[in-house]
Amino acid sequence: MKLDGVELRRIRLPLVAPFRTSLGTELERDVLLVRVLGPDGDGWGECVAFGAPFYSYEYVDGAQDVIRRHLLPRLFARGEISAADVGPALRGVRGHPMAKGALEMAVLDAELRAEGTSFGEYLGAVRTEVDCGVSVGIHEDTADLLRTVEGYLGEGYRRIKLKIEPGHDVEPVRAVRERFGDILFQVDANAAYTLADAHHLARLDEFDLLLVEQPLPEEDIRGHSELAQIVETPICLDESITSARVAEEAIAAGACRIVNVKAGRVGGYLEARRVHDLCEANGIPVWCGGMLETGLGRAANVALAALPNFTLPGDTSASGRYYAEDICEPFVLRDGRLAVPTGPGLGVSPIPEVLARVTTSVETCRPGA
Ligand code: NPQ
Ligand code: MG
Repeated sequence: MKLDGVELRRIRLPLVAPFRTSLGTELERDVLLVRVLGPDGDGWGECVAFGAPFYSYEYVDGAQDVIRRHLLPRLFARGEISAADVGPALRGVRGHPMAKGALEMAVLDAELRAEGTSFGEYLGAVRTEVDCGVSVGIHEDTADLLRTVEGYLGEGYRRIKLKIEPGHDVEPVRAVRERFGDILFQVDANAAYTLADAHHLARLDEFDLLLVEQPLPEEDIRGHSELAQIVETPICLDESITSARVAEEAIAAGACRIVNVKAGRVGGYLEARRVHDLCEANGIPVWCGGMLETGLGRAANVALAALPNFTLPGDTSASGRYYAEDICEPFVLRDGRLAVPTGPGLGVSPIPEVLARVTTSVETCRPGA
């Protein structure tokens, strides 16, 4: 397709409850949406960067800036492009995977909508619905935490992930395990520990966790390999896995036995599929991470999570886990699962009135402008 223009739209959605991790607390989501305008219709992308650079160095104002100044000029210069050309066209810009991934997602959506193929079909989905887990923020009060977890289990979530940090780890994990018994249960540290904490983290071994996610800093592949010698709970990497190539290195180094796949973190759904394929070839199970996406990103994630090596429940929660009102038809949990959309492209679209109400700014970029 040849791009007629690209709309960069910022929206603001309040969260149903504050979300606290070792990185900080979020009260609302400031999201950059990308709409590519093509001759055969539009396509939507969602940038998963947060408002501030706490999860990775990307943040939403920076992503919008690099898209406007550096990425779109390269795409426009290509003339005719397909989704598979987006990565190669943007290779000259270092980093910024979330910004690049949002553009690729939008071009892919436009292409698939025009030809009547769903994201799931295109990516290679083998399931019509996916098992869902939920990510639970850090709670100061244990009784409060147990009430939150009880509520999610009541809604049907098939796996609980608890955010941990030094000072909020062994005791809340013990409390959840004792109270709820034999549930699928895992933890996520968002890089809050160091190797000096290895023996402390080994105290989690008695709780039969599915995995401990990203205990050490993003760059510390070797540290995770060393930690894996001391801790029996399988280590899963999130922040560290920035590409299929890095996944290959981490697996070879023995740094992880499980991988969290997030398309934005690796530069888009095409690279995410390559991470999936690489892990599958190495006998490493994967699951789909979450970045508090709106219905657009959620739709793409659910399609991705339907690939064969996504054998663990993902952070693909229902819209209502985060938002009282989503911008698309909400994803609703049915028996602990979400249905993979079957319509063309993402299979969901923003509801114009809702989109207008939550929009804080819109800019349109055009070739040659
Ligand atoms: C993760 N997501 O797997 C993330 C990243 C994340 C669903 O757990 C405030 C501070 C909000 C840090 C939301 C889930 C955040 C945050 C998501 C990190 O690591
Ligand atoms: Mg994580």
